Amino acid sequence: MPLTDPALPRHDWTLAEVEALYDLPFTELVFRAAEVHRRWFDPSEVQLSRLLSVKTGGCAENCGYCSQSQHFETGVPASKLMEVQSVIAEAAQAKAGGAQRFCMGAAWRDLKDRDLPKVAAMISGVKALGLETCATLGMLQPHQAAALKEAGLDYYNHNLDTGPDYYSTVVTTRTYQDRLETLAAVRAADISVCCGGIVGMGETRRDRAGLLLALANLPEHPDSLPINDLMPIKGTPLGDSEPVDGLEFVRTVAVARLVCPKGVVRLSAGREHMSRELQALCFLAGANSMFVGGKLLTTRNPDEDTDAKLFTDLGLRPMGSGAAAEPVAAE
Ligand code: SAM
Ligand code: DTB
Ligand code: SF4
Repeated sequence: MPLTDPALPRHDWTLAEVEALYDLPFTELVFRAAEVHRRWFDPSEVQLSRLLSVKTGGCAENCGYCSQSQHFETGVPASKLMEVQSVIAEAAQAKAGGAQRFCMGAAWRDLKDRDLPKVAAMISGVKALGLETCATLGMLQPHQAAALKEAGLDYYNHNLDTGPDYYSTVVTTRTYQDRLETLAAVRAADISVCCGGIVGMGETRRDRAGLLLALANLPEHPDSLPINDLMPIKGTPLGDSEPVDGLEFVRTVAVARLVCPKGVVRLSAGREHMSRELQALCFLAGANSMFVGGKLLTTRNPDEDTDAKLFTDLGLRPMGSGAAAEPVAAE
């Protein structure tokens, strides 16, 4: 390990270093991550995002985890791109429910220019409500990224999903390099990058370290780093995957915090099947963002009441809410 300050961002990580972090005793790893977390963030604050699938199903890609690929029989029907006003109405509800950022997802391999005006109108409309905007629409060309920025897009989500060596086991219709090129186009358009991956797809710890290494050695670290626990989808090649051990998931969150110290690490898909205690460990290990509302794109997320109680019991509050930290009252 280098003798430099561990809270300072680096871009020259090696796989051996990332694996060595994973291999630390659990409590030591979580302690180090919690220390780094406190250097850049208030650990009681959690950023809240709400997802909406604005175009569901029928996707040309064959991502082995996804309910929306046309290659698998998952029972998710394909639908057309939503109307702009319906999206804005959903965003207004999300805001009323406490969301700070509204993320619009489309089951597309890539954005088509013909859909750009409608998507741009969605982004502008959501932005006008005072919400941060995020979109995840598949691969982007540089001119499309520039147009989305112009419309008011704050974040673009495009995940590397897993380590480069495991990638082709999960998806064959695109390459890791394709993903990196879209990320570069997003950065070049001055849109904040949301990029992370999925744990629990049958990958090894080395593959998980490979994902975090790829994220850490990007020219700039992702601003937002989602760690998804696989939501197994019947009918997909990964529908019967063995769930990853909870402590290994927490280790992944902690290592993400250590290799991208200033990134907002999102405890993403999979909270629905996590205990409150496991989620608490993730927040201790440096997670400081999550999706709210009862639905992700096509799968379940904890409902608002459940999360409100979790926040009260853990003494957490929405990021930037300005409220002072209050001690949690004992019952
Ligand atoms: N089509 C676009 C794309 O692939 O970039 C955007 C939508 S896609 C559903 C966004 C991300 O959601 C994927 O990259 C993956 O990381 C995550 N995801 C999709 N299905 C998932 C599942 N069943 N469990 C966990 N994460 C999932
Ligand atoms: C991300 O990393 N996770 C979100 C968001 N980016 C788009 C998606 C999770 C999807 C979970 C499966 C589903 O609901 O279909
Ligand atoms: Fe399509 Fe995205 Fe699902 Fe892959 S993850 S099949 S690109 S919607």
